[in-house]
Amino acid sequence: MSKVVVAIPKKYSNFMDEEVSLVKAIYNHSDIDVIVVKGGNSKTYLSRDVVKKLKESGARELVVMDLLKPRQYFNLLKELRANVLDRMHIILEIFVQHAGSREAQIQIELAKLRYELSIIKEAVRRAKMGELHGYLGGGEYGYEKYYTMAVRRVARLRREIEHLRKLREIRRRNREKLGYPHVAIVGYTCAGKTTLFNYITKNYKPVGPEPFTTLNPKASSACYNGVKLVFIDTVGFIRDLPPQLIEAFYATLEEIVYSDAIIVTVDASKRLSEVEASITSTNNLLESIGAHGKRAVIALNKIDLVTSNRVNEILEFLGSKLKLDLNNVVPISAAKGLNIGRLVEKVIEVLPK
Ligand SMILES: Nc1nc2c(ncn2[C@@H]2O[C@H](COP(=O)(O)OP(=O)(O)OP(=O)(O)O)[C@@H](O)[C@H]2O)c(=O)[nH]1
Ligand SMILES: [Mg+2]
Repeated sequence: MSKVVVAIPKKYSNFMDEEVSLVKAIYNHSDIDVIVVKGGNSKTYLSRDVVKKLKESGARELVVMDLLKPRQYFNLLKELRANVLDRMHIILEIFVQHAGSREAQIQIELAKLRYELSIIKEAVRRAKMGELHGYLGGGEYGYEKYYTMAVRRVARLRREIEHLRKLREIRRRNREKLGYPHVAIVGYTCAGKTTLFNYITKNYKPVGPEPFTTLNPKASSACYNGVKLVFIDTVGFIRDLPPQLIEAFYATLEEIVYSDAIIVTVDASKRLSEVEASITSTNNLLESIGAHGKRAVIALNKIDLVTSNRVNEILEFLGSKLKLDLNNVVPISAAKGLNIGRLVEKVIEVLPK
């Protein structure tokens, strides 16, 4: 068996490519073995059988694409004597790789620490029972000291983020004083939000096929038919985005809450089940940050990659299955600049008068 074994829970079996692409964003060149698992064992997440097979195979690295409870994490470590990572680790690591700005860096550090705190708590408990040698050889005391340090650091990061949030608010207020409507470009990661933002506002922000390229969203204005609008690029969403990340990135996501309308970007080159899941996750996330019910236009992007029959099939699906108003769906290609004028006109139409 190869070095890296990726266990994907059955509930994600419709999204295998995406789950594997998250792992590959971290282990670019490694040989990866994928297994589909049931999950849910309260002690080790994986069933006894799977754990036994992994032990026999001598796997050195196990990635579980689900959220492991601290107890399951430690039990797997103990059983397998291998490095164990879960979906949260992987997503955090991708965020770390793309964190260019100070704001993104501290938001990620906060999410990471909040996640680690739950693991350290379990380590303290185990050290007390004599099961674990301490952090830095300090036994129970070593872990507790680290826990206290981490709690203090979390408080400091929260203060720093609050400060950055105020700076964002001042910038936003200054923009709002000019009276131009704000339009947030939102949607699933890799749907083409930044490509669309760049095309509309004539910017050159980084775009790329790997998830979470944009972590430091920008605002920029553009004029269409004499109407000036401010467009805001945003951080991409994904299914089951860990809540610690949503909380840590709230200052950034808040830009969506204060926008006058949103463009929901959807990748038309995906399967219908993925299109549906991307719209559902986007709606869930908008709801969780208090931005649901906004005036919205759907940009069905990347139509250059599919036939016109396929575009019609997706439109039919959005209308009949998801009950969306097709008047507010515009098929576009952000990369080729197709139908962008129509999209912006639609946005202007839905804006509050
Ligand atoms: N063929 C085609 N590719 C596109 C189109 N729009 C975007 N892409 C490609 O899709 C990938 C993702 O594009 P981005 O603009 O970075 O997507 P994003 O939604 O900003 O992604 P994150 O910032 O990672 O959430 C890039 O490789 C783009 O070149 C399009 O209309 N057609
Ligand atoms: Mg982007």
